[in-house]
Amino acid sequence: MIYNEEFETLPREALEALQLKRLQQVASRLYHNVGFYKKSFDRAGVTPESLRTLEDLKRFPFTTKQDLRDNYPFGLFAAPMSNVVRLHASSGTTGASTVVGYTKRDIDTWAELMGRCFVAAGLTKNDVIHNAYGYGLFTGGLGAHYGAEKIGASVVPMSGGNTKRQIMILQDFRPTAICCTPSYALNLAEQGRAMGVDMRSLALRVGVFGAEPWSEQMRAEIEKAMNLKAFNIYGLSEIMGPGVAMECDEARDGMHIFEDHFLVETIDPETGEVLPPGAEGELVFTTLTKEAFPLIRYRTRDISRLNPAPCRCGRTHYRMGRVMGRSDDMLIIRGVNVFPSQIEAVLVGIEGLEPHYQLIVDREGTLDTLEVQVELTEKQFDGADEVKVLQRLENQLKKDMKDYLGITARIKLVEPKTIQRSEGKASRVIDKRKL
Ligand code: DLL
Repeated sequence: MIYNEEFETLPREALEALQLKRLQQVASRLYHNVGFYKKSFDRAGVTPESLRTLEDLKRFPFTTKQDLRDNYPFGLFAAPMSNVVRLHASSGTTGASTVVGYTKRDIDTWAELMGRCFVAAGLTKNDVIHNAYGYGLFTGGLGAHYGAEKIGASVVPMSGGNTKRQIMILQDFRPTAICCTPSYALNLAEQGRAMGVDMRSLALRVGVFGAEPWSEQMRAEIEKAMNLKAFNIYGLSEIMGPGVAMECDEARDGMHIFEDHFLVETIDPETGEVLPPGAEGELVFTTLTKEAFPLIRYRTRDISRLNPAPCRCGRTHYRMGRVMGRSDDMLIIRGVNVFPSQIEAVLVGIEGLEPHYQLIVDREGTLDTLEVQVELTEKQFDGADEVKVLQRLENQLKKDMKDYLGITARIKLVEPKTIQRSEGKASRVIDKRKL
């Protein structure tokens, strides 16, 4: 199902013409209204008139997280505060938060795009959506909320945390869909089981999960635990919040980026050079319709790849692959680059281990070391008096990590329920090198 048939299936040529027109408008507005952009365009020797084709965007400077910080809190807003009706902020994993603003029209656009996401997952006004993304400065809760209302669904505004209560509501209200981070979905499933609730026989049929990297293996795990169809949704506060890209029910193979509102590029994170569609690189977004907080060529640090192939759902918008991780989360273990989500994919596949894990990175002399702490299942733990059995599991994980990822890690199997559970975004990596 498609929410906005006209715009989501625009033939490529018409889509690109629309993008160019919108790009010219936003560049001009920024150049004339935001001091930062006037300076940065001037420095690069470009003006809004330099944009004759979409290709010309390559000559424009990037905007970075640092630029947002330097202009904290409202320095990059392109609309007067009197027209701003909402503020959100992302705490980020590193450094000060960044603040984003929305006009009334921005909120309407966002609601429509989140509405498109829910419809892409097969939801309608007949669904009851349990929204366990955090409400507050985080964009997840309110973003999903407005989208759910937009399509006329009934929304249960749970927010994150209060896990036992969430389980009760899931039983009593019998929502047909749930939204939260994938790590919180696992937490919910586990707590439910501990409370003696059969999490497979709730009314849930769809899950809309995002806000953190996860793997196909994790998807299978969640689907099994909750008996639902899990979808991947992508977004970031700076660009809008959730609803920048979403998987479709027909293919569930990559997330369609709503290209009538966002122009996407992939670049080589080292050189800044634009890569052809299909190549793995850092995603860079330009917002085409935002009023309060438009951004030109914003570097996300997210590593993914674009898929320009037509999709059987009929949408013409390019798809992005799973985000492997952020370039600043990438671990370099003895020269080998690896993302936490790749380690997750390996350990979730091993019988006897739980999908609850933590990675401890440290340095011995000049060498980086990695310790993978992962929980044993209850069953495995109960029968674990035999050292041999544990040794075998440990060796298997070690071998798989070496075979699949080429990295050598220390493995520490820990008791069930000892790794901290997430209520929002999970923190998987403890980097002792920075302490
Ligand atoms: O996480 C917005 C969001 C809320 C997206 C709910 C989806 C669902 P931020 O807190 O600004 O915004 O964090 C954005 O989270 O740059 C990615 O690194 C990561 N991220 C978001 N969605 C995904 C995903 C929200 N599906 C940052 N897969 C982004 C992997 C994701 N990483």
